[in-house]
Amino acid sequence: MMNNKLSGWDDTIVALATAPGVAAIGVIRLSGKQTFEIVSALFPSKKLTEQLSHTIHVGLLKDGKEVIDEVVLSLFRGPKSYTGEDTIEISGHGSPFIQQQIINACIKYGARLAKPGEFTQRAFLNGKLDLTQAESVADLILSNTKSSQKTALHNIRGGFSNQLKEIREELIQFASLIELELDFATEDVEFADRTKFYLLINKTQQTVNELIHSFQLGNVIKNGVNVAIIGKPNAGKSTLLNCLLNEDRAIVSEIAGTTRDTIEETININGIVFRLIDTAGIRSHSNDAIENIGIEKSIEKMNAADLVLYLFDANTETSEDLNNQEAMFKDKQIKYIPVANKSDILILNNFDTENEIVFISAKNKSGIHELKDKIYHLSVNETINTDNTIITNTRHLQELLQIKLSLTNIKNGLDQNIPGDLLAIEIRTCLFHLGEITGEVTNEDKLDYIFSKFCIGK
Ligand SMILES: Nc1nc2c(ncn2[C@@H]2O[C@H](COP(=O)(O)OP(=O)(O)OP(=O)(O)O)[C@@H](O)[C@H]2O)c(=O)[nH]1
Ligand SMILES: [Mg+2]
Repeated sequence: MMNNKLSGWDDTIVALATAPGVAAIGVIRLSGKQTFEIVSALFPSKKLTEQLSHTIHVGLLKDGKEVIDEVVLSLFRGPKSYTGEDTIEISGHGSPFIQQQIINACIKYGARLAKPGEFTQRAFLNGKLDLTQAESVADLILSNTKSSQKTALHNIRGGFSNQLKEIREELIQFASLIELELDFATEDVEFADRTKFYLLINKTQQTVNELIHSFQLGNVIKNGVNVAIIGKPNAGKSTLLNCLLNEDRAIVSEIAGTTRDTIEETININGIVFRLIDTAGIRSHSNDAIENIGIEKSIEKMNAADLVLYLFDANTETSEDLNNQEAMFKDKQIKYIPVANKSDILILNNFDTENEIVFISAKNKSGIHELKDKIYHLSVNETINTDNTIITNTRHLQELLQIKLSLTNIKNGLDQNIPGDLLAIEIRTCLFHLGEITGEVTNEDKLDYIFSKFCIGK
């Protein structure tokens, strides 16, 4: 078990668990040793310390003679609670003024205000969750699509941790056998079967590589995809944005140089969030200072985007223009889709078929389905199966890359028949990084950093 210093868990914490603002109800949560005492002091109608866990109680919450609110209390005695400690949830009326009074009263009787993520941090320190599960709690709260919700839930239920646990246990077994050999160094024995170990490392490498690979998709699921609409003035970029959003969001006009500032809006395609960025049309000669700033911004957005829609007027763009543009995207390693607009008035199509152009009419909303399909498939290049573990956390990715490196070292070591003590060190390094992910090995600063990204009350 972790030491006291890590959690400082002799104290009792309190925070508003529901969103701040006016609502039907607001829930205030307390966790820690004195939870029952503190709430008892405010709830004279029943002796809470004598009540069973997992029961609810209605009554007046009072500070001395002063009634604060009529509330419902939900009692959870540790370890059967979210944090593993004694916990009470006070459901009061949803007025921020009342909530503040309740929190102040709890503080007056001995609680202290919780830091962001501190309830979940305690759950982790009390062994209710491992670190990956705790981090998934934050992901679940922030999830805004079906796929991000499912990925987070899979990991909260321990999908990722179980996979890591399995690897860890197998490696520990080998590490101990190899370390045992060292005790018999003079007798030249081999307890750890090297062939079996080699197979295990192969299998582990495969799992680790799959997890690393899943990050690309995980990142898309968690953070969405930035799609910049880039093109010359009047190509129809703002018309396309409006068409994809199904609303008149951006100003459209026949005057070249209408859009000055970038406009960002999100759409959801098959459960993935795409942030569409309409930009100022790019041209080389403009005497308008503001338009020039806009153009600079367009180029910035183009460079930073995950995907660029290069939109052009199919009636005026020459093949040469298009080829030059494509060469530039390729040169800069920018992922792009050439999109030919205004196909409703196109008379002759003389573009090279190799370009894989999507022909649309933003004005008449034709070809949009095909375009959305292409946007999706270029960003999500595999089927999302949320039953598999999908890594969404950069911290996990960094550790997995270390594990990958360490597995390669172990394999090279086996190939070169290195002595057992060196092999054991390499296995321990690998175990260290595995432990860093699940939180078996970690330090106070790192924990504080991870949990500080949570919201208060969770
Ligand atoms: N015929 C036809 N006209 C279109 C189509 N899409 C856009 N337009 C027209 O083209 C003109 C320019 O459209 P915008 O959407 O403002 O073009 P833009 O690329 O945003 O232009 P800037 O903001 O100036 O860079 C408008 O008059 C639109 O009505 C289309 O699919 N077909
Ligand atoms: Mg525009």
